[in-house]
Amino acid sequence: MSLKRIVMLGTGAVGKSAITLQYVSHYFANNYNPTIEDSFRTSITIGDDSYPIEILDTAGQEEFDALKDTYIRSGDGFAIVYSITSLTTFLEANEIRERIYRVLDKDPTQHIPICLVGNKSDLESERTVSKEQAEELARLWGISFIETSAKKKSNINELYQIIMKDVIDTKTKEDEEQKKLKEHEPTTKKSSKKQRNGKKSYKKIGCSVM
Ligand SMILES: Nc1nc2c(ncn2[C@@H]2O[C@H](COP(=O)(O)OP(=O)(O)OP(=O)(O)O)[C@@H](O)[C@H]2O)c(=O)[nH]1
Ligand SMILES: [Mg+2]
Repeated sequence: MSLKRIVMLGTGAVGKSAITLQYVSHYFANNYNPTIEDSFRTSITIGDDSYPIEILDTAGQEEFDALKDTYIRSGDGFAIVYSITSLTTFLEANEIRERIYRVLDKDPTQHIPICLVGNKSDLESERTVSKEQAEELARLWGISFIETSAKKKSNINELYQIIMKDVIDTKTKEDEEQKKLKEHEPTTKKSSKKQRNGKKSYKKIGCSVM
């Protein structure tokens, strides 16, 4: 399978870079350096197979917004990250999800591999977003949900596993649909040939098809 891109989206300071760095480089940075744009190549193992992936870490702060649509357009899977200690960052998830659909020009009924991610789960005493309300929202949107802690390295590998499995499943389904569509093509050609051999003239059928 070709290189798959996972795009990290979410408001500033929710922990997109911390999650990415914990996954790619196995360390946690306590200090906050707002990201402009970053990308990291690595691989992920699912079952017996290893897949090359690129993680695109986007800017949460609005002044660095320019490249975000380009990153979204190139993405195969998406993490919408909020902090469990900030209701505002959770409420912004909807806008981000709508932006993904708009940029990819997808119909709301179409599935896009997105995972809603409640980060900073180690800060339980500061929690303002309950697990239940996030689960409910993810169910409503038909996407997956996980709580993570970049600091404690909790559910970090699991997060990328969830997204990548969704990417693979979605791609398999799309390929099957394409195959089905192709299987119908010769039938259509056959029937038009039959029509041409029939009593009606070629020209007349040509007009009616048009
Ligand atoms: N306690 C705790 N702090 C975290 C966690 N993840 C990130 N942080 C801290 O939150 C702050 C922001 O983290 P970043 O990873 O830089 O946030 P970001 O979403 O990449 O921010 P932008 O690049 O501006 O969009 C930093 O001080 C991190 O140390 C976590 O799981 N637990
Ligand atoms: Mg960052």
